[in-house]
Amino acid sequence: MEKLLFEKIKEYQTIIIHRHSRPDLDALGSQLGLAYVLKEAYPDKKIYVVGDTTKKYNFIGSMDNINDDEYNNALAIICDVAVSAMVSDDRYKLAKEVFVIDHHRNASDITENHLCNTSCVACCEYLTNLLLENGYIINSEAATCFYGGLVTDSGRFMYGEALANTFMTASRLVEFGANPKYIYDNIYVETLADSKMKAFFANRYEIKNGVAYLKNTKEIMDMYPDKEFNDISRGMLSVMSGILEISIWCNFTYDSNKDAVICEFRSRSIPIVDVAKKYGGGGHLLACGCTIPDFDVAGKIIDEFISLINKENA
Ligand SMILES: [Mn+2]
Repeated sequence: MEKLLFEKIKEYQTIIIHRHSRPDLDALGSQLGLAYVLKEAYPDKKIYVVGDTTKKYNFIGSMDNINDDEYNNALAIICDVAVSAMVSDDRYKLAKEVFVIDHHRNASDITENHLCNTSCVACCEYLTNLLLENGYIINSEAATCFYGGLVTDSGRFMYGEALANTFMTASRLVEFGANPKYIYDNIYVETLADSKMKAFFANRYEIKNGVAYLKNTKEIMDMYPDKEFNDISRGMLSVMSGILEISIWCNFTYDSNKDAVICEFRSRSIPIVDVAKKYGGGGHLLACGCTIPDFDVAGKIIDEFISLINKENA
């Protein structure tokens, strides 16, 4: 499949790179990094990146606005996602051929051309290795993009099945000119308003038997009209993490687009993914989520987590 991908990359004159919607830095980093590498390798080809953007990560690069007819005879490559519902800009369906490059434990409903390496903590790690093994040059712009995905998807080099490989990849990226300081300056500095918002949520969460939880109702969400959904759903998890008395923490956030409650769960050491799966979601052992109809179900989930902690302490 790898060989086929690079044959197709050589063959096509137009290559359009997609990734998942509501992008994180791994999605954007893999998409933009791949584009930088291909632009350098093939200056005569048309290489585009498309999709929704998020203010938080604008520093890493911008998207192209392209017409539908660019997809005629184009190759589409989708990074960091294998599920059609999560791809940003579904015009990839207009492309002549589609490839998926991912690291999540999902089958793909998009294409059989599905390259996946779940031992990589980030899609950026997988792509770095794929490109190097196939003789491509990773320039400094691409290296910085890939480094960004590596840092964030690994939880600042904390998680991952093959951490030694992750460090090795990071080392090579720095060798190729990645600028870690540029990434850190952008991901660690926050505005005063954001800092105050965190303080607000930090004062709101409740704790029951080692489980911390936030219930972000419509009224709460309406207090922050300028914020994107993930700024709260994922962004506010951190106010509950790294606290001795909290073993498992949950963020329940009302999504008015879906009229449902999006749940994010994190655990310091007790595996929790089976609870997420029970409610129709999934993810990683210690970091996972699901979607539930309303906040009543949240109470049941909290009770399940409490019993997991009780079992652990028994
Ligand atoms: Mn990823």
